[in-house]
Amino acid sequence: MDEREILKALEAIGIPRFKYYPQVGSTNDLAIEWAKAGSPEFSLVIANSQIAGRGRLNRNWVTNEGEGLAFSIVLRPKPDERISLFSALGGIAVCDTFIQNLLLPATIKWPNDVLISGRKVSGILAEAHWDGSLDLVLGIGINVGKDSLPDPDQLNFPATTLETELDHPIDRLPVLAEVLKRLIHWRGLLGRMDFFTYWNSHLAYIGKPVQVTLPGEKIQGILSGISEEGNLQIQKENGKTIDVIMGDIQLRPIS
Ligand code: BT5
Repeated sequence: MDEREILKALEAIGIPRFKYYPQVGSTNDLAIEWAKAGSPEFSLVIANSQIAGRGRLNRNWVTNEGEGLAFSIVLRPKPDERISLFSALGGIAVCDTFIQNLLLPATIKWPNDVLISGRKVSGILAEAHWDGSLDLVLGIGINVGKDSLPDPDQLNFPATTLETELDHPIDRLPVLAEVLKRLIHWRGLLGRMDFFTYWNSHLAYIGKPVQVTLPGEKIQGILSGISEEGNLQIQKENGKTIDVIMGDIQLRPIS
C-alpha cells in the first residue's frame, strides 16, 4: 500500500483529503488532531501498520503490517444528531460492504463489531472530543489477510479474517474504497428509519437468548432489537424489556 495506490482507489468516492502513514501508533489519535485543526468531514487517515491500536475502554486492537486495514474518518455531527449512533454507522457500512461486495454473511454485534459466521472480523471505535467544538472520529479495523489476527491468547472473542472466510487472497484497497463509499451513503441516513431498519435486520443474535455483563450485574434475556437512542433492548423472562446503554458491557450469545 502506498499513497499513489490509495489515491487511485479513492478516485471519485468523495473523500476530500487523506493522510497515509506506513506505521502509526493509532490512526484515531492522528485523525483527532487533524479534526481539531479543522479538517473537513470524511478526511481519512490510513496506516499500513498500527502499533498502539485502541479498542474500547483502552483495550488493544492489533493491525499486522500489510495484513489488516486500519483507518479513521473525521465526521462532523450536526447539533441534532446522536453521537451514540456513529459507531453503528461504521458497523452498517462495513456489514453492507461484506454482504454486497463479498457475498459474506456479515452481522453487526452491538455496539461496535462486525461478525462473519459468529466471529469478529472488524472492530469500530468512535471517539468524540469536545474542545469548544465537537470533533468526532470513526476508527475502523478490518482483518483482511490470513495473518491479520493476533495470537489467540490476546482475543476476548472468536475472530476471523476476510481471506479465511472467502478462502482466496483479497486486496485491501478495494475493500477500503467500498467501505468508504457505503459510509458516505449511510452517513446521509444516520438516525433515519432506513438506518434503524438496516441495523435491526442485520443485528447478531436478534431474537436469540443472550447474556449482557455490566459492571457488577449480569442480565439474561432475548435480544429484541435497538432503540432509537441506539440502546440494546433485552426482553427478560418476566416479559419486561430493558434498555442497555453503551459502555462497559459485554454481550455474549447463550448457546
Ligand atoms: C474494538 O474494540 O473492536 C474497536 C477496534 C477499533 C480499531 C480501529 S483500527 C483504526 C482505529 N485506530 C485505533 O487505534 N482504533 C481504531 P473492542 O470491542 O474493545 O475489542 C478489542 C478486543 O478485540 C481486544 O481486547 C482483543 O481481545 C480483540 N482484538 C484485538 N485485535 C483484534 C483483531 N485484529 N481481530 C479481532 N479481535 C481483536
